Amino acid sequence: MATRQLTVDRERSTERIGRDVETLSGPRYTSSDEAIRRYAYTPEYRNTLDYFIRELESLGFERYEDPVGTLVARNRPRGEPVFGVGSHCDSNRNGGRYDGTLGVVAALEICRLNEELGLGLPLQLVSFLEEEGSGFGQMLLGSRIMAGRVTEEELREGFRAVDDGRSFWEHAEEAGYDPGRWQESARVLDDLYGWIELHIEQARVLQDTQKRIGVVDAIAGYVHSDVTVHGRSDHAGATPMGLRLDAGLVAAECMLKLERLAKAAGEGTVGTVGELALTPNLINAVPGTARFSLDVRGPNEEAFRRVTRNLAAFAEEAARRRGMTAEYRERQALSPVALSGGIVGALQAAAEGSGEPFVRMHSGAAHDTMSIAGRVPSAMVFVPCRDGISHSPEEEADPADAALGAEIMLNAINTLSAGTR
Ligand code: HGY
Ligand code: MN
Ligand code: MN
Repeated sequence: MATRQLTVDRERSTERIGRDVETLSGPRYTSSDEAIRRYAYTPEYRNTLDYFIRELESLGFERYEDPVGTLVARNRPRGEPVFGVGSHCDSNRNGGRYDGTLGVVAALEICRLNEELGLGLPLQLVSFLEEEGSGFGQMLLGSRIMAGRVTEEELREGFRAVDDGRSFWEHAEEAGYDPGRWQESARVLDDLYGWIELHIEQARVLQDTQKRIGVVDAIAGYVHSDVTVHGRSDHAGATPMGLRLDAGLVAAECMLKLERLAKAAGEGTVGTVGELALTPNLINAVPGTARFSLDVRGPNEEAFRRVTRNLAAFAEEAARRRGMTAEYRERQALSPVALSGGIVGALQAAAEGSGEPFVRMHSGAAHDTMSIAGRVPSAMVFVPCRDGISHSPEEEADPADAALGAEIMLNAINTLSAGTR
């Protein structure tokens, strides 16, 4: 039997969502004057979690943090089936107000609406630790821990803080968590019969096609890795060009090669060198070492892994030709994810019921939903962001679109929860 279409007071939801985002853009919630910058185990991140905790506790939710700091809040006792909503509220180091945070705020708004409308939906809100990887260089870290896609050795030793080089384990303990119980994080997913994450699109398909909502049915996979080129640091003035082992030149050749490989691969494959570190990084010294990151993604795993393999081989050869060496090291990789047809179908029906323009689409950006979709039927909802700008303080989105997204998610969850109340 079709459940009735719920309509919410979108004005009120828009106002509350706008207020939440505005508050979380204030100085207590970011360590940067120019951008939103907050990540695991920092005071600004703690303040952000505490903001959501106060709001959720005022709704009567029971909340806890998993052994490493992912926030979980539920309106049913543990062990009872619940539907999951949420995203992440940490940010890119040069972040905007909306990436991740808008999804947690929309999830909070769904929790409010559920109470106000007396729907009695069983809900669990999750805000994942370290989605951006700003603290330890490891994207989707909290949800990968929850999915068991890390090793204890990586948590104890391999994953090091960008700021001080100390281990994830040390930082988690210092922040009062119990990383020794990291495998218990998986239990957060035990009671979930579905999951939906709202997120800004971070591209411009919705804007260019005048749609307000994207119903996301697949997420591109990625490989994150580093190449380190070993040359020799020399005097920039006294060293003839023919005697140099300039590691920076090999990095430069690789960056252009990556562009050619990604373009040639097609099928939506993309490649980016986002980090480049020259040592000693001085105006009057030939770079002896160059370390650069690789972010290679796409919906076709064979295509983006081939690009990565070919770039690694090219780097070694380009270095050898110049009398240097280069080493390639993978940080992490996730396969592309097809999302749940049942959840996508319920979202599509709810979007149709809203009467607002929407489109089915894939995500080129990575999201925590990738980590949990293997265990919980999952899907995502996108809202537009201006000109697709993200990972930038210029990021802009409209709380009214998020209010519409919350209404659509509420309808989908209501349909998917028939028989649970
Ligand atoms: O980079 C990503 O895909 C995500 O925004 N962290
Ligand atoms: Mn995000
Ligand atoms: Mn992001």
